[in-house]
Amino acid sequence: MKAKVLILSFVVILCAGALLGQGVRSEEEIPSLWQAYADYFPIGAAVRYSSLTRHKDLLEKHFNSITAENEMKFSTLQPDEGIFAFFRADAIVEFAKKNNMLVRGHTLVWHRQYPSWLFRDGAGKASGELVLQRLETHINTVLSRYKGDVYCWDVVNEAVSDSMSEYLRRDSPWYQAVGEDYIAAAFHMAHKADPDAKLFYNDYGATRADKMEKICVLLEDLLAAGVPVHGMGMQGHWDIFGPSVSQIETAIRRYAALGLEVQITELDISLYHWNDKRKAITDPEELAGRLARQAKKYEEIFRVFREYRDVITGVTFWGVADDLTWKDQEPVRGRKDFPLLFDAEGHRPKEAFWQVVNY
Ligand code: HXH
Repeated sequence: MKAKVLILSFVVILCAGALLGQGVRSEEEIPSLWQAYADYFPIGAAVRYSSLTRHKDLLEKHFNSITAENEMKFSTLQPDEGIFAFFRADAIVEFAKKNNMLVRGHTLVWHRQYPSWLFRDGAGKASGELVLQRLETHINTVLSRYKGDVYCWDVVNEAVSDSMSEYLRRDSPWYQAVGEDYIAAAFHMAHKADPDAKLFYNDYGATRADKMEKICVLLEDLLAAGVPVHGMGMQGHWDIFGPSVSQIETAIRRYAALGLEVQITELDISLYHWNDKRKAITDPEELAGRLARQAKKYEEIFRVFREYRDVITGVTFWGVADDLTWKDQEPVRGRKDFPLLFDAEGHRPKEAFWQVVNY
């Protein structure tokens, strides 16, 4: 009799425990994101120096590739001519090596985040020749430092124009100093500096038909001229309203048809339409609805990514968790956004996470 009571109370305790535990998953029950995709492609995250401590656990468990959000940009690496500042970039590379992660290099040539000396010569403008010379020094110094550690580079970022009446961005200081040859020159320099590195052209709006055509013209011309381009980086700064999954699929096929590998290099899915400049969502119901929509969007796009695993060689999120995202400042300064897979409070997996890992 005593034994029966004992067993019964034991069962009651177990049931209560199970009920209480519902909805709260222990860390061991959360699958690893990169392991869930081990048969598909590496899963990466862009980090700031501070993420290495703040997001240490998430990075170590869920990601097998890493990118510097800012620490490998021109202005960070060479703020003054001949003065290289590698400390933070080195720390990111060391973290990656310690944790067996790949490193994607971002980015060598861009019309933003460059140091002002780069396009100046004394009081005047630097000649195209001088700018190319400086670029070569930069590329040689950076790529030789990270040879064998950084396996691919976004050599040129965002060179194609958004304007209907323009092919390449003419407001780029690179274009203004050198003309359109700066693109081919950068790829040649990078290939010479590290023949083993995979070299990417990287851009946003890469699913939009008009911009996609221009990007393809650029890539076809480069390839026809024997320029060492190996991959197309589709940034993937998308939102819950678009682009559609079929637009994304069309773009992946189009770039792959050029014979290039494709990476999704800067993935995040904003809760706001890209053109929506209103203040933050305050209604909890609306927020919940948008997060549910985001989860569905993530589910759909990862289904497409898995389908194209033969051409997709990497998917990198532009951040780790919602507590540290560039979307809080862009396009509206100080507006909270929630574009990633882990939440801002406890770094807990969001609904979107479960949609991505449970396929
Ligand atoms: C990326 N640019 C960069 O590649 C990355 O280095 C940076 O850390 C964050 C995002 C995306 C971007 C591009 C243009 C832009 C805003 C963000 O502004 C426009 C968007 C659409 C049309 C015109 C400008």
